[in-house]
Amino acid sequence: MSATMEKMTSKDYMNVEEEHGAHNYHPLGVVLKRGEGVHVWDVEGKQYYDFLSAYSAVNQGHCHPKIVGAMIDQAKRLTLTSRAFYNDSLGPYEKFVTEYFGFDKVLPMNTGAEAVETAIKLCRKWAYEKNGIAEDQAQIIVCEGNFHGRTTTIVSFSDDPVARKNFGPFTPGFIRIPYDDLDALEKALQQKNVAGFLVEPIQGEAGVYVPSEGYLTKAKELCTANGTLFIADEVQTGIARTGKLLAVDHENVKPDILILGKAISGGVYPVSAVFADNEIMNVIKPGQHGSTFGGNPVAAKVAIAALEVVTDEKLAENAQTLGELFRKEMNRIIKTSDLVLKVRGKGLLNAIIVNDTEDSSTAWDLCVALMNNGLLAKPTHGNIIRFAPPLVMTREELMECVAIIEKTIKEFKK
Ligand code: IF1
Repeated sequence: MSATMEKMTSKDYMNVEEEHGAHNYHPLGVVLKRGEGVHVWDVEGKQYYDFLSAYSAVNQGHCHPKIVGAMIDQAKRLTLTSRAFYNDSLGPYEKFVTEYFGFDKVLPMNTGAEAVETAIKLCRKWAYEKNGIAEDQAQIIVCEGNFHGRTTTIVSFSDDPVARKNFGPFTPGFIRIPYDDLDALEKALQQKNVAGFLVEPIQGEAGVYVPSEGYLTKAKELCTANGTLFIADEVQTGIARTGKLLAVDHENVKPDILILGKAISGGVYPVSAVFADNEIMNVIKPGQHGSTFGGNPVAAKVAIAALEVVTDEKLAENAQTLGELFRKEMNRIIKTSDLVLKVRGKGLLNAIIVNDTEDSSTAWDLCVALMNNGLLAKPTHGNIIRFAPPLVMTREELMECVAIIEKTIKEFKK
């Protein structure tokens, strides 16, 4: 680090990003330098509670020693072979992770969007080769308010104008229906050439929409009855975030295709994965899909360590218990203030609805006030603030965060 870099302030770092980086984000005004467990520190040394967890990628807490240790050990030995050759990490990882989630096979990728793209290709190929749908005619049902990543094909079926504007032409082959609407799903399944139904078990970016009890069960039944694949995107809801290992586990639903990302690596390294049983996964033959880094040795070792932490530290159980406490406390606070209308969520994936219009700056201003009081969170859409701390949080730490939120709401002036 050069001498000038040593003395840089937060403002200096923001300015250098402004000048040299694409403006594809609008971050909150904080520059982070260190993370450990549920805490992060800015360049001036101020400590914060992290209530976003990098959008549920850091479920195991920042810089978990077991996960970072696994990365360092492997990185010193062998980082990348490509899939042109075998290595001594991938097979053992594939065995571990397919047994961990209960599927015959895994197709390893790197980012969530790549895994979603992989699932779309797998579903289409299965439909053509195993389910009698005419080539290039497959349709995949998706939901309004979906967020599955930012590639051109994925934004092709988004209904967010900001995600789509001037990124066309778009990929065809998608039918959009309302979320949590079984009649709409049943009707759409009657259309020709429907190969799959891609759904988030809880819609994260849309504002933590938890569907009705039984929605996932019935949706899977309707898909199965129609010979359509039920594809669960658990990139954000998976890995213990909602109080179970997977959000679909709340209803004991097994997806035909499961998509994971983010916290499968504890936020230490980009790792994603697509799971399916042999009847589906075996339609992929050598040379038909892959990526340079997919399933690399470092990713393999990091993911094993990250998943062992989930089990060893009982993160799902902790998320379930602390989530119930958090929503109870937030409902108590909501009764004392007209600033917040509602809290909703499952486990430690929650959101509050701020009492103002979508286009108001109130949710953002409240997040700035929370930041000044030592807690970092960010609005998802307009007037909705997502609260998603690392799952390693203790009850005492959660209550401290509740106190910060309560104090901030009480002091807040629109
Ligand atoms: C950003 C949102 C959350 C996801 C689901 C696939 C992906 C994501 C359900 C793609 C990614 C991230 C993207 C990240 C912010 C965050 C996000 F605000 F963008 F929408 F969590 F809600 N499926 N979500 O939530 O995974 O390619 O990013 O690894 O774009 O800044 P990815």
